[in-house]
Amino acid sequence: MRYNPQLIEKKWQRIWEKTGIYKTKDRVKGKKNFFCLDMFPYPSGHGLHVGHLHGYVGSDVVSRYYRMRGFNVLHPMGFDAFGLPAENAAIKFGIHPKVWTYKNIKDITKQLKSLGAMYDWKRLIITSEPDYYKWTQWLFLQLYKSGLAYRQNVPANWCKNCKTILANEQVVDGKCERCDSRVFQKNIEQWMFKITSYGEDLLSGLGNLDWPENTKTMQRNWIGRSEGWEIRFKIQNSDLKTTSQNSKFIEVFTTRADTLFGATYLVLSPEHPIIKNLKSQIANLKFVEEYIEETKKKTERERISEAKEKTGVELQGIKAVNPANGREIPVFVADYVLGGYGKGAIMAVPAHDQRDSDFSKRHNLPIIKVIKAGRERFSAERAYEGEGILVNSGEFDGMDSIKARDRIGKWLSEKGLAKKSVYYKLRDWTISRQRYWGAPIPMIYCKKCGWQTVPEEDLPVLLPPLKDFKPTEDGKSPLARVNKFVETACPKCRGRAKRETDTMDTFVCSSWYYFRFTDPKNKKQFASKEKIKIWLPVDIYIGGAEHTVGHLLYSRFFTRFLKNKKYLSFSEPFLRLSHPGIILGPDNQKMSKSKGNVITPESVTKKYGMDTLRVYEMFMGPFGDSMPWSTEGIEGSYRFLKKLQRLNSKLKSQNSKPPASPKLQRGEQFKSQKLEKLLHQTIKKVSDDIKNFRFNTAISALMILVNELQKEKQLTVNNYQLLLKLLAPFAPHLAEELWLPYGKSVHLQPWPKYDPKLVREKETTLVLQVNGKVRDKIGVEIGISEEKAKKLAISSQKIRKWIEGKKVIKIVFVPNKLINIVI
Ligand code: ANZ
Ligand code: ZN
Repeated sequence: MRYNPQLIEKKWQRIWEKTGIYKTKDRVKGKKNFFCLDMFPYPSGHGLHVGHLHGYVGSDVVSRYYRMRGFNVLHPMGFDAFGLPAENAAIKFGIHPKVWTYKNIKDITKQLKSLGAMYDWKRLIITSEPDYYKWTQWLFLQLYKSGLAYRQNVPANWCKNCKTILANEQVVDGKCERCDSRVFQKNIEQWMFKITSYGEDLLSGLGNLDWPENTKTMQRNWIGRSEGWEIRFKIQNSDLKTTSQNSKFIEVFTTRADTLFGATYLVLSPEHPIIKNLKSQIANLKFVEEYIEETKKKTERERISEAKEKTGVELQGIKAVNPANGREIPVFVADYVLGGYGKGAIMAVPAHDQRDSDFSKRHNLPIIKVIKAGRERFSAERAYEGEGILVNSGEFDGMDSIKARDRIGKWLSEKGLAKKSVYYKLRDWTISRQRYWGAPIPMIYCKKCGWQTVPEEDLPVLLPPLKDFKPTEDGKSPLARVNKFVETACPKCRGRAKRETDTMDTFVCSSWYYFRFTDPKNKKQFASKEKIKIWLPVDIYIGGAEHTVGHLLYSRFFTRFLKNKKYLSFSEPFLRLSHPGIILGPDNQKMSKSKGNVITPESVTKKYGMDTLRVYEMFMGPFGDSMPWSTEGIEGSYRFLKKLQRLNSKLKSQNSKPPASPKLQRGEQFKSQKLEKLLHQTIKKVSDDIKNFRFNTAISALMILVNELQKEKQLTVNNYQLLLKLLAPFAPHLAEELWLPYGKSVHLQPWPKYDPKLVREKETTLVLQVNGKVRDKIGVEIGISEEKAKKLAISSQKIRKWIEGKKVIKIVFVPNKLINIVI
């Protein structure tokens, strides 16, 4: 029989669906639960290409493996369906976002089903469905009631030309994606989540996670914990009666208190409130105000860019005093200092901070070197930012800089001029979107009573149908135009009130969905405590590294919050994480429609079938690497599966009957010792490799095994069945088809076990040394005892020559490797 994937794949997908073999029960007697989760897809208009499938095939292999190993595996699928692209496409093509989204969901579902994955489709989640976003809104309310959701004036991207707020994704190189004009920062009131209150905890929790190191480092840097000192600089002549207490000092945050003697000026951020208080004393006020106005055009990223010109203006008439040496120093306002970090002001040390150095050169400011480098060389161009010995620092001269940080800090704190403090780079999360296609924020504003929560029993606040969904000129959500939606009664005084018209960032929807998978139909709760306990935390999470400081951090935040509220008892949602690599086009470029290098699964499966595509996706290279698509590679995987089919023919022609027990009976069934060993080694290798996401080497082991089995004169049914089981996670359709004569589904079979004794390579080479010099090498059995090894060593001819007549002081034994005789 020829290998005909088109015939068998559709057939088995139908049968699996009908028999429901992938439906997951919450509990199965005697089995442990295991949750293997994919980052669920965004229903984009282009459908999935082979790159998207990479992760989905990987997670399916893992899920199938654990299932055969006897776990009760949950492997669900859903759609992250709200979001900006739907709206953009809608605006571009004039299709309603909902219509567009649900059409894409339909198309992608079809693609995903053709994958033959063991998804439990009964647990499908779509975040734009009211019975889902009801709980997104519920989560918002819980956060609000706990003081973790609040409103604040924050800068947003504003395009003057389009007269609209833009999402960060729509700002490209500081310009509006649509009209290419410059984007400005405009302050508007937005809803925020106080993720910063979990900053320390999010940081310390990282240590225990089995995540890629790189990903953890990125989260660490994003949270950005900095320990340092807040130091007070007195403002000269500001003890006038008219000056209030808080404009007598400028406070700065520094991580390098050791450089205090080198602080030759201060810099305030343009947002610093003290500037207003000092107005009457600033001689060049008009100039300063103009500068401040100008900085509003820049985004934060532009302001802190290394390459950027360090502009700024001195506050003339204002001087501060360096508390270390009593020197009078000037005060500047400059946009490289940010209002939202630390104290919004810095002490500038041009000798040891590059930004300050750039600035000081531009403005001709004095540079005092206070740290002398050890062995590292100074460069005339750059500031020396490293550690060293203090100079020009009074009584602290000669002290090590690391030690000096604390000493100088304490010295000042005794005078009430400093205090130790910690700051984080992490900012609170702005979740308001002035957009139609999202979950409405469940808040009501009453002129009399202020902000009121929508009562929980009134959830969900339904997204009203809306014909004209385009963003408006005033930067308000399109929902603001729907009077029926906006006008409502105040939950408190029953008077006339207005609904919030912003919708939530889609990351709110997508950062709690794994809870819902455990209990997707629950009408009373986002998920019951019991179901959460049964299934979570997620055992293995597979998805893109691009979500490292967004989704993956938000999810950890929500989980901590829900734990605090006693809905669950763990802090980390994802115990293990793996990022699939990016699959590039055959031209080694990122796949994109405009480049015409997109490979769709359909174009591959039409000729080769899905199993070949699956095997190739897993075989093409290490799972986490980015690599180009290769047509030849596909051919190789196809040939491999065809070979398997031929083994079946071989077996049939041998006319052997299936044995009573498919169990491996070692010794009898195997003609060749060598083959038996290879079989057991392959079982071990494939098992270990799947566990460690080394799918490519698992497949090459299978390929070797298939070649060997093909060479055998007599292929036994046992060996053949064993092979099919190992193949099942990778090529589930073919494995199932070939298993047909042996009864119930191959996917319900137990994973084969190996005999550890057979797996071991039996021999190893023991290196024999005398006083550390190699004198002989002997072959011994693996695991040889120390006593036996010593005996063998001493009786070696070559060794005897060296030790005869000498006194042996000791014999060092390194198991399976080495004996060293010290004389
Ligand atoms: C003096 C100094 C001397 C500094 C020196 C560095 C090196 P982290 O927390 O690691 O990013 N800084 C403080 N607040 C700032 C703000 N609002 N905008 C811009 N820069 C700010 O670094 C903390 C350092 O960043 C602080 O230590 C301060 O410069 C600067 F040789 O103070 B340092
Ligand atoms: Zn009211």
